[in-house]
Amino acid sequence: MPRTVLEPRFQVEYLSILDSDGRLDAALEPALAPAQLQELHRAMVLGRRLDERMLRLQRQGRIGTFAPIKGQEASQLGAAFTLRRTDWMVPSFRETAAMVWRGWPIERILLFFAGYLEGGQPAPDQRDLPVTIPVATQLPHAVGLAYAAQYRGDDVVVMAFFGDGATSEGDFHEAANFAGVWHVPVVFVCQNNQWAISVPLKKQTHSRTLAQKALAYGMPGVQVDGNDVLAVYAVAQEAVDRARAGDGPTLIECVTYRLGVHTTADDPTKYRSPEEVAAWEKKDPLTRFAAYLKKKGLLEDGLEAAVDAEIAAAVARFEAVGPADPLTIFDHVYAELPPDLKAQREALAERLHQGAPEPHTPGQPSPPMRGQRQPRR
Ligand SMILES: Cc1ncc(C[n+]2csc(CCOP(=O)(O)OP(=O)(O)O)c2C)c(N)n1
Ligand SMILES: [Mg+2]
Repeated sequence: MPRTVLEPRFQVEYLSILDSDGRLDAALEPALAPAQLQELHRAMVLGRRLDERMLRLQRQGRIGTFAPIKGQEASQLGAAFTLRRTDWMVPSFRETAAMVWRGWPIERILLFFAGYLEGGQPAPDQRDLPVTIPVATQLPHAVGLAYAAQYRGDDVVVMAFFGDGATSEGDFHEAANFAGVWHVPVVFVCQNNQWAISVPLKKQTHSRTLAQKALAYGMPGVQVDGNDVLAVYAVAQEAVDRARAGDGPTLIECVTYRLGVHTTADDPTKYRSPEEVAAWEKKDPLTRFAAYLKKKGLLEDGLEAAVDAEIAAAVARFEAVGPADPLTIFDHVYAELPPDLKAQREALAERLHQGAPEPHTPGQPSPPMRGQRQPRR
């Protein structure tokens, strides 16, 4: 039966500038000044070293569960680097490097993962939303922020981060739909790290790319080598410029890999092979960017030591904070506590008043509550 073609065939573009050996496609090299390249590199090294330090802090019981970023430094920082202070960043739960870049003090991030309320509070002048644990729920918030900016005539862009797994959530599709309909200044940055805990990408979607999901919502979708910081930067800059000019939203799919555990409560050897991990280790975003900088004579001596000292000072500040008040877990969800939670709050307050258990102090493993299982050593 003859049909009419309504639309031309859509295309999804892919960009890579720096290959895994640090070889450059010179025609595509972004115009970044040497100082900017070094700044970007420092942020990536800081992200990696902080991640490693946090893993040790967690294993020692000094912070709680967190989601490491190892392997995703280029995706996060290449994108966040394009934002102005006055733009909004909306993270998921795996954007530690981007958060530090945006000005979150490291000790505040550590406080968050040690269960302190104030750890999740951005500074009053900071245009960042806090960490979001529920998958994809931050995306409608991001579109709401962008809608508000558009309504008020603010010259700001909103950048929202999420994972491949988040694209299966209704919140992603609702956010993308309204972003398209309202034509708001939002940049969706999907870090496709190939896994949603133990669920591989092929079980997440039958689409050839995640970027193409943008097309259904009437916005451009582009795929980028997420381990190539120059390519991520270039694509993100284009999207941010477009949003700021009033030309609407973009979806960027960063093809990357989570080199470590999903969270510190996960054991990835149960669901993926060492060969797969080894293949991605060869594509490490830090190695290739360092090779590129070395060729340019821009690699800084003593960078790792300087970054480690900054982290150590932040850890010391974190551990100097007094114990958290366990009762804060009841605050800020309900304006008025429902009766069952009110009863629980009173019961806990009574137990704390009796002197046991002690509130958790950073630097010491938390004492188990009655009835709580001891962590496995
Ligand atoms: C609404 C919701 N469902 C389930 C979970 C449990 N959960 C936490 S992370 C995660 C997988 C997320 O995968 P992806 O979006 O790819 O992000 P990644 O963890 O790989 O960065 C799941 C299912 C959750 N936090 N929120
Ligand atoms: Mg994922």
